[in-house]
Amino acid sequence: MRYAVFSDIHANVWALRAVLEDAEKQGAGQLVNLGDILYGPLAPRETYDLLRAHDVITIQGNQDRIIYDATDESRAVLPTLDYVCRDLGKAPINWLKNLPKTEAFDGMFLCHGAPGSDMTYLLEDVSSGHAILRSDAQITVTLSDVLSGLTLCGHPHIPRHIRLTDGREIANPGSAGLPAYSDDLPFPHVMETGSPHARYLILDIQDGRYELSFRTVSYDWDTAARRASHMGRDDWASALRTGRIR
Ligand SMILES: [Mn+2]
Repeated sequence: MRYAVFSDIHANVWALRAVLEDAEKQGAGQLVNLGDILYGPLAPRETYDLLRAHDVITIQGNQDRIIYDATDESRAVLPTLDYVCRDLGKAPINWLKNLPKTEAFDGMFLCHGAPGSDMTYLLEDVSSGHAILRSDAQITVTLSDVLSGLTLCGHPHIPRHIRLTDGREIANPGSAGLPAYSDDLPFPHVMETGSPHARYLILDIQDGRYELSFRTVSYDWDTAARRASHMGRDDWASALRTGRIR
């Protein structure tokens, strides 16, 4: 089976469309989505409609949770959250709420952040303000309850493929829809891929071995950035055009 694995679409329907087209060209037979799907000042409802038109194994992420947990109070202080909720309507929000937080199949384990937390960076230490790869021992402890040979995670938007000394592997496809961002938690930090391309990965499993090909896909990022600016989010527009935080 050839899988196409993507994550962190963040309502970027233009990037998702390009990823789906590329995955089809690559002959992917099953799509896998690792969460943070519909939150962003872009096109939440169109992203939902496009995704639902495909057969996708999907888990939810932390920024999906803030959509279905939104209150009048949180929507009042976060205009982007308010826009996302209005654009989506009830059924898509209910769909998000019912998505699993983890999944396991074909010898693989899926989580958005880390096994017990959609907010934890499994592979990255950000206490310095930038993403530093965690130690083999630290990752091994975090994955102590996971028996799968391959763990697939999203969340930091940084593509990676790690092999632990015990032979287990971890892969993050990077972000389909948002190549850079900054966040204040758990420490103020920036994540930057340095290019505007959509990222995902092609995964083949053969004789118990994992063969990964990371894909870097061009798409119409100017249109996505214009939408972000139109929504009052020049920070997103800049990140979408450059893959950097200025
Ligand atoms: Mn994300």
